[in-house]
Amino acid sequence: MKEQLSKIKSEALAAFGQVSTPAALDELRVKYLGKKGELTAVLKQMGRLSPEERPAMGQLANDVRAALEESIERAAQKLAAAALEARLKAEALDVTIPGKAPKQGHRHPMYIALDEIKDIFVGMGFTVLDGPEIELASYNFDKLNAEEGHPSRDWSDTFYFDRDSRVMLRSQTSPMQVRAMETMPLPIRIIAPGRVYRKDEVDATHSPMFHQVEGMVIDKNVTMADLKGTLNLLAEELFGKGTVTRFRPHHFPFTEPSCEMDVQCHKCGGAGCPTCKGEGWIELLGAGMIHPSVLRMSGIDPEQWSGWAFGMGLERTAMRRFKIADLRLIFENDVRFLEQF
Ligand code: 2NL
Repeated sequence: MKEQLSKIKSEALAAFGQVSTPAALDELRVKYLGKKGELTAVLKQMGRLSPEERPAMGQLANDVRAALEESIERAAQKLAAAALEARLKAEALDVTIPGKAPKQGHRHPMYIALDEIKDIFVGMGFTVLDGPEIELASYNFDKLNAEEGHPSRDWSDTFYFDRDSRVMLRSQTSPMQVRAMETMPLPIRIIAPGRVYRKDEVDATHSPMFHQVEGMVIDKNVTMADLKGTLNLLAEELFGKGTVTRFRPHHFPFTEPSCEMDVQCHKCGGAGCPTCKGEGWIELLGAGMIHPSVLRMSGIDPEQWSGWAFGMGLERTAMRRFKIADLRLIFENDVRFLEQF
């Protein structure tokens, strides 16, 4: 029996030392210490021993059991440590691998163009104003010399909110300028960029929502010469030094006299090419001297003060600046398009 016990001990200890998985270790534990295990089988034979032999053999058997249990415990710890080591190795981060740069967005091409225009005017001492898109028709029309019956007030052109046509989506940013005339101390130098709304069908050059930049100067002794000087400077900043402009007579209800400004095509120098559609000139904006009755309606005495104003479409400016052929691309927000700017 003594030999049996020491054989079990040496075999078991050798086996525990080689085990490589927790499951295999458990199997060995059952094999030696389980109910039907080898050590248990030996212990069951104790009854056959003489009473004199029993205590010493019992002691020996207990020692073997203790040795096996301790060895199992040690093997289990070793396995757990190895498993942890393996996991740490597998999960280790290589901080030297170059990272994936997050994809960064950027300004919409039209707002790139707007920021350029803002910078030019801010550089000349203008203040940038922002205002409501839901406007009173009195600010959008009446105070700008477009009385009841003016064609631009027609229901087929304007988004009204009410039956008596008093509240509307602004069709120009001029209402902001009226608010400025009413509230800001003179002299005034402002630009008012923003969204405007007109009932137009969507096509390559029309959208019911689009953007405008309007601007105005009101001061003592302001003349058409100031208008031309400032807008010529705008053209040079946008299209390069020496850009040639021309001013054609036009009509707007809120200015008198009124004009449109063209820039000579910077691509062909006026000979005619695809950029200017063969015209040699590119229409940039409308402008004029603020009508005396418009000044008066906003509480400004036209005998003491005078001013000029302009309005330009932002989409058209951005389309020309970035050679965009279809207005719809500006509003569809397809990243494949936007990524190009
Ligand atoms: C155009 C023409 C223009 C104005 C806008 C304006 C505003 C006030 C008083 C007088 Cl409060 N004028 N704005 C003046 C002339 C032309 O816009 O073709 N826009 C796209």
